[in-house]
Amino acid sequence: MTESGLAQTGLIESGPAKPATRRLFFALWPDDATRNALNRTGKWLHQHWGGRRMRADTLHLTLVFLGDLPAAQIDALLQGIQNIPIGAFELNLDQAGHWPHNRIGWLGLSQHSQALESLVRALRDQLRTLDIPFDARPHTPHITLLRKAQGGAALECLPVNWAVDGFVLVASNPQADGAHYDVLQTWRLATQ
Ligand code: 2AM
Repeated sequence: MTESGLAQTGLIESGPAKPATRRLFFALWPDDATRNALNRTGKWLHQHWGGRRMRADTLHLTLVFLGDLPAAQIDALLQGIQNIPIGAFELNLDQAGHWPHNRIGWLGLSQHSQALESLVRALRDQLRTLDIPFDARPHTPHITLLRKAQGGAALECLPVNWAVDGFVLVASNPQADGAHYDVLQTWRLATQ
């Protein structure tokens, strides 16, 4: 019997071995009230700019995108990120925008956030120390609300205030209805 015939009988396993990597990123992960507010903004933006809304359970703000990391390195990552010297802070998400090049409709900040920038820098510094690669392009803070959106005229939006008191490491699992995310670990930021 051929190998494919054997595979059909279940006598041997078919298909390539699953790669032992996970697609990872650090993110701000909203509490329920912030998630609901972001989701409402997504509904509103969708009425204007169309496209596909992100599912409420996936809404987040990416801090650092790592991409595929060998599973064997995840423990070192979980243990290595510590003592991030940034206290809890607030984000005022007050600007809706659309990027024609990737057709993303997003919510972001009209004012630069020093605390957010410091958090991203601290994470990048620790990742370098751990020798874990990441996407080192300039960070553009945004929450993706729509994909494949047509965009349109600039819009005034109701701001969403987000009290940030921690961040998470997320693993992304691509599926037919879009990516599903597993939060692997949460780190708390010091509150006064
Ligand atoms: P996006 O929503 O603007 O696509 C998981 O893919 C998260 O990581 C998303 O928030 C995504 O941003 C972000 N991200 C940042 N850099 C990425 C990259 N090079 N490839 C895929 N996702 C990236």
